[in-house]
Amino acid sequence: MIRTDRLPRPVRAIPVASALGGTDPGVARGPAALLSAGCLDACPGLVWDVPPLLPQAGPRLQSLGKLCRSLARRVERTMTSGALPLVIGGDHAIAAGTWRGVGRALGAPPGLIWLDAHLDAHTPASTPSGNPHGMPLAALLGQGAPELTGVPGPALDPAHVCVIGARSFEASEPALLDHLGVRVFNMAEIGRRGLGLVFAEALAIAGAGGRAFGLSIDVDVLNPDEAPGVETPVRGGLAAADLLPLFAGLGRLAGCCAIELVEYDPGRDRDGRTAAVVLALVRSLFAKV
Ligand SMILES: [Mn+2]
Repeated sequence: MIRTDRLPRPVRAIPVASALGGTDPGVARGPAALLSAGCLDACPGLVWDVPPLLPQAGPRLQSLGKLCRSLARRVERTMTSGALPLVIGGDHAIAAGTWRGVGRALGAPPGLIWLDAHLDAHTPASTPSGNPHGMPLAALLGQGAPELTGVPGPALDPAHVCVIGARSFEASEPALLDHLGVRVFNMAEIGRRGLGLVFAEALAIAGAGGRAFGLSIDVDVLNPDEAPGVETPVRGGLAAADLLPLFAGLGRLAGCCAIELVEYDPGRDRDGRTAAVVLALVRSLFAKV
C-alpha cells in the first residue's frame, strides 16, 4: 500500500505585506519573516504567491480599500483555480478583502470563525484609536467605513459567524455583534466550558448545513507569554497546546474554504517563539489525521 501525505487540494499562500490598519510598521514584515522561519516546511506542497501584495500610498482608508479589492480578486482567483487560499498578513484590516473574495468565489458568504483577543467590530464612528485593524469584522458584516464595506462581494451572514477568545473590547463592539446576532465566545466562557466544547460549537455554527467555512486567526488570540510578537498583546489568551489538537487537519476538510493568519510582528517577537508557534498552527491545520 502506498501512503501519501499529499494534500487533497493545493494550498496557496497569499502574503500581504501591509501595516496600514495599525500603528506599528513591523507587521508588514510578517509574511517574509514566516517564510524565512520555514513556513514552506510547515505545509508540504505549499505554493507561495510572489510578489506579496503591497499597499499603495494615499489616505489610509482609501489605500486600505484598494488593497482589500486587490486581495479579494487574488483570493477569488485562487479558489476558482481549485486551491485553498492561506492569506498571511499583515494586520487584520486585510480581512475586509479576504472574506469578500471568498464569498465571490463561493457565490455565497462563507461561515467564519474569528479567533482574536479583540472583537474588531468598530466603525469609524465608534473607534477610540482610529485604527482600521479594529474594524474588519464590522465591515464584513456591512457596518462602518464605505472604503471597507464597499469591497465587492457578499457581506457575511451573522448567523454563521462566531468569535473565539475575545477579552479586550469597547462596549459598542459586543453591542453591535449582539444586535446582529454574532455568537461571541469570550475567554470567560472558554474558561468555564473548555475550549474543546466551544470550538465544536463554533464549527457547528460556521459550517451549519454543510456550508463552506473559513478561519480568520489573529495571532493575538494566543497567550502573550507564548506569542509576544503581536502589535496588541492582551493577557489571558488561548494556550497553543489547547488549540493545536483542535486545528488538526482542518485545512484538509472539503468544507474549509480559506484560512487567514494575521498580526504576526517579527519586530516584537522574542527568541522566535511567536514564529515557532504560528508555524505549529500551520503544521497542525494541514496535518493528516
Ligand atoms: Mn484582530
